[in-house]
Amino acid sequence: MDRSHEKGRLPPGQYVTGRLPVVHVGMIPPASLDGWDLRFFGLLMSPVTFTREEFLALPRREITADLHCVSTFSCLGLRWEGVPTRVLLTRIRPSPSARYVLVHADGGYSATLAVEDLQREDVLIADRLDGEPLSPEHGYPARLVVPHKYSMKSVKWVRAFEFTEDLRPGFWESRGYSVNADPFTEDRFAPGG
Ligand SMILES: Nc1nc2c(c(=O)[nH]1)N[C@H]1C(S)=C(S)[C@@H](COP(=O)(O)O)O[C@H]1N2
Ligand SMILES: [Mo]
Repeated sequence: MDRSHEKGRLPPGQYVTGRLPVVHVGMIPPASLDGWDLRFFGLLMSPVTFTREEFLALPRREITADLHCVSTFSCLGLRWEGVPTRVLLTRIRPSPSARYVLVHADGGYSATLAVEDLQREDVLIADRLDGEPLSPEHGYPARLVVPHKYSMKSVKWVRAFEFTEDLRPGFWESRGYSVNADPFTEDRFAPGG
């Protein structure tokens, strides 16, 4: 296995930007906690919907991670705080047939991940960034943070996780971008896409 990337923190083809840009398609959904919930559905033994209060009562952790956009900027050393998806998986218990997760956002954006991506302990549903509550442009009330993937997988304004057996392409995956999206192998585009 090629471990050359462990020598360098910056994935190939990326440049470092000092400030985290704001990147998304469409408009920032209106920031409201009215009726906000977080839903886990599809191929699960225990599907569940968390209210805001229930979400805030879940075990939390803080991580420091780099963000790598497929458009080639990287922002290093972001401090995220939130609920690890790994903790949630023990509660919602994906069925053995569940292989993929389609992550849904307010506003219609979505992204596809493999279930095992959510097992990593540094994957968070974050509601704080660098010691402050998340701002609306960065995903308030909550966003997914998947440090080991291009940041198109770090879905802002996240509202639901849908567990499926077959791959269901999200916003960028249906436009030719990679499901795997590993920055360190520059896996930007789907094969043949
Ligand atoms: N809901 C939503 N989340 C999204 C996107 C989007 O268009 N909509 N864009 C993704 C992309 S491509 C990037 S690079 C990051 C940017 O995060 P930032 O705006 O906090 O820097 O958000 C990701 N999450
Ligand atoms: Mo991006």
